[in-house]
Amino acid sequence: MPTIHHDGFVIHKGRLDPEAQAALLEDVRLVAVAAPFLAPVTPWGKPMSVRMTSAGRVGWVTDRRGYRYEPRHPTGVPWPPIPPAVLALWRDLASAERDPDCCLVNLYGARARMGLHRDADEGDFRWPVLSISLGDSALFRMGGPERGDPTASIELESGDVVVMGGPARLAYHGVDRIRFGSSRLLPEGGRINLTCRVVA
Ligand SMILES: O=C(O)CCC(=O)C(=O)O
Repeated sequence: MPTIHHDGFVIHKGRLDPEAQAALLEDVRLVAVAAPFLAPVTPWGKPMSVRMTSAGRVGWVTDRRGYRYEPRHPTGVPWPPIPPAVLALWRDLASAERDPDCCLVNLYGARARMGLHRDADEGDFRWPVLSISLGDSALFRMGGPERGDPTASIELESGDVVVMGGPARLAYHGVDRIRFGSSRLLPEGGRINLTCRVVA
């Protein structure tokens, strides 16, 4: 499978085979048992269309109090550990030196999307962001360091892994839409994205 390069975005097409995708989906299911998916709202009170949870030392949350990392799920339980298969991918493709602190799990239903944004709530931008796609395909938009920079889009399929390092570490990106029902990995349809970051 090809590796696609675009301004610091490295897209490893088909990095996870169907068996690895199914195993990772089971890992995600266990994460969601320990730390149930949340329906997040932006600091301005707008509900986000994705549902979210996290694994790792800290989890990314958003509510009226702002975007931030928290050591516990809002129910008070610690976030579960990052699944070993995710850490193995991180060490292969992102960094063998430093493990991520957070693995954010995004769940996209039929109409979910994620607006153009930068991952900038971390205290240390020296490490790449690694992002794994499972389930339905997504139209992923890649931009530059400024919101108004030109963008390009690519379809991300189940098993694809994106690494955003160097010039792409603080580049704008987002998900315009998913192709609901394009994969049969999630029995009820939808897409899962795991985004790993070093936080501090
Ligand atoms: O779902 C994706 O592919 C991207 C997710 C993302 O950009 C994020 O969680 O910051």
